[in-house]
Amino acid sequence: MSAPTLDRPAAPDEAALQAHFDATIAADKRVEPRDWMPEGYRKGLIRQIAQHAHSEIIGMQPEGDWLLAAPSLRRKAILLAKVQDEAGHGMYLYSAAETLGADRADLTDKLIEGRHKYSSIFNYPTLTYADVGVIGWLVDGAAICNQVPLCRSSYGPYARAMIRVCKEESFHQRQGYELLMTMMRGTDEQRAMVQDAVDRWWWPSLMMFGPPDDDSPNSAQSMAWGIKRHSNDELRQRYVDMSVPQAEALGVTLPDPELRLDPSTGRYRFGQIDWDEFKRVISGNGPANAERIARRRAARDDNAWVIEAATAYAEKHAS
Ligand code: BYC
Repeated sequence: MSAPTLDRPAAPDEAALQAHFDATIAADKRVEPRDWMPEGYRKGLIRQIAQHAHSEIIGMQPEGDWLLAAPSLRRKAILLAKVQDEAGHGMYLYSAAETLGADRADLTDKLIEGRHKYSSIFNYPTLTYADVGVIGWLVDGAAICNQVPLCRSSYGPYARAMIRVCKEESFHQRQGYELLMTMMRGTDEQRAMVQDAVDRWWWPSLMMFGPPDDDSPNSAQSMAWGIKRHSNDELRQRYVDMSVPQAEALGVTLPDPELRLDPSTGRYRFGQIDWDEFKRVISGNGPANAERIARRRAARDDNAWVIEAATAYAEKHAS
């Protein structure tokens, strides 16, 4: 402890702070923004939360592409609400990152300069309206599977943001599944569109859970700190087990000849994921990476005047 003075109580030293942090994690309690935390914990959280926020914002693009071409007013209203929800998720998450000392504009710059990652899944194009349904079913389904455990993440603001995000993701998944059910009750051509979309999105959905556990540099520390609650492979398996019966009910085939129930475990075995493709996509060379970033950059540049005006207004009122 450092020496107390008349007007300054003794500050606990680093070892005491670390011990308090360790006890908080061990007791499964929440770490809050004003609490002391190790620098690695803070940095790891900013890394994951920023990537998550960027994914939500970039994730608006593939579905947003269909807003003007939605087949009915009802579908347009549903899609508009969903895309708007994703913007909200991005905002909660950027706010959570700000509680750790990150600067929102700096995070956006890092995304645009290719120094921050975002989910691989949003680097694939949406070719037909069935893709909107499949994104709702498979992509939001994977998001729920991955994010429900994050509601128990050790960092308070992140965990609390996840509660609302997950509720909204459940609506997103249902709207996707309902859209696909409607198409499957339609014409042969519509059923073929759904199957084609499932064929293109199934494998990239499995990649959303990240690299295999033995090739995941962040998992061990992140799980020890209670940021992540389950490993990448554990959640991926849970997702496959959940999706197979849903595919059967829908009447589509998942594009994996090796997919089969293992009677000894009651879980589904599945084929080899193309990890080379995953690496290409997360290093910026997927089918739509350049387009996604170019559009995000244009949005930042075209709307800079709004931020300038709002800042000037806030400064005027503050003075
Ligand atoms: N895509 O050590 P690992 C949504 C990176 S939004 C790109 O296993 P970690 C939605 C990883 O970041 C969905 N990069 O990492 C939105 C790390 O890179 P760095 C987004 C990936 O963090 C709109 C490196 O690979 N969800 O659902 O322990 C519309 C090594 O990986 C990916 C979240 O962000 C990937 N798929 O585990 C609809 C959830 N996977 O930083 C839907 C929160 C890995 O070392 N995030 N990388 O350079 C997480 O749960 C974890 O961060 C991950 C990865 C499971 C994704």
